[in-house]
Amino acid sequence: APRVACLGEALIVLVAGRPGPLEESADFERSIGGAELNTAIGLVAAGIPSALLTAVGDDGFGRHLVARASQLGVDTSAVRVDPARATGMYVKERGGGTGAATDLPLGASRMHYYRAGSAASALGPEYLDEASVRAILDGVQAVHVTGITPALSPTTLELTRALRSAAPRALLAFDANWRPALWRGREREGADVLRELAAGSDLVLLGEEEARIIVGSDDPDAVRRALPAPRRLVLKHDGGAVTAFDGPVSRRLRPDAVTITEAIGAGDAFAAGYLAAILDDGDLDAALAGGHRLAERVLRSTHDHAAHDPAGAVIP
Ligand code: KDG
Repeated sequence: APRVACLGEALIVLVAGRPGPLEESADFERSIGGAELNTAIGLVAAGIPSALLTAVGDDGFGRHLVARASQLGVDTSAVRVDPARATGMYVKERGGGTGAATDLPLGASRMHYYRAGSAASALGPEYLDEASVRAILDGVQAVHVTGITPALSPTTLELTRALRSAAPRALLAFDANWRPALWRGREREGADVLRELAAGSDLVLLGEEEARIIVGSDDPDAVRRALPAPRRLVLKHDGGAVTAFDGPVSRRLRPDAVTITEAIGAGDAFAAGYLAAILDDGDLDAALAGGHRLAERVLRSTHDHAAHDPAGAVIP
């Protein structure tokens, strides 16, 4: 039975075959992403059985997402198939190409979303009452969600808010995942929503920029003071160091430098490694080490997750 339920939109990802502006990109590799799915994949890789709660369309992309997620060991028994809407998708433009001018440096990338009105954006709180979802939520130790899910639509916002009471005994993990493209024109509301959700969670992960947006400071002690309720708080500094709080105890760890191929998804993997260590009763040091270990694999890959076959090749 799954020990963690990850709730959020799974996305088909089309990764540009080579760096450069999209108008010059003729080839794309199909991959899978979506922050909460990435975390579910990381949790399974870390030995924690996990389930994905989402909706896909009744289309080939949706079938591929479900098949690949289950192949990677993620429980997809509660994924809703919505015959009226499409599976969400995004295109990953990669920086640093030669030729036409690009404003994106090598290693950076840009997401182009094709997800408005998708199957997952139509999910609402009633999804949590479905028998297949209840069967998972009733047994899990933790529920993981990010700030992407409440940004998708008014109903997914209500869905995210309903998680606490739908799984009252589970540890509620919240990764801020501020996505300006999803909050455009309502940034203020987005910041308030993320702060509210963070304050109601047990484990909160956020980056420096996210901390500035949500609580107005990226100073670790100021962030802790602004979010006193969550027992566990993780502040990811620019450049890779992380400050983590467990109640009054705190630690800061700077990982060994890695050469970054492409960074999208590294935060999701960090969340997976961190949460996995906590669920296995690890202390703060074990959680930080676990987070960095999984994140490093994603940093070395052009994909959003770090699922590898036994020979070490990434499974897109
Ligand atoms: O954290 C990585 C995610 O941002 C990526 O997989 C796509 O879920 C995604 C999103 O909404 O940005």
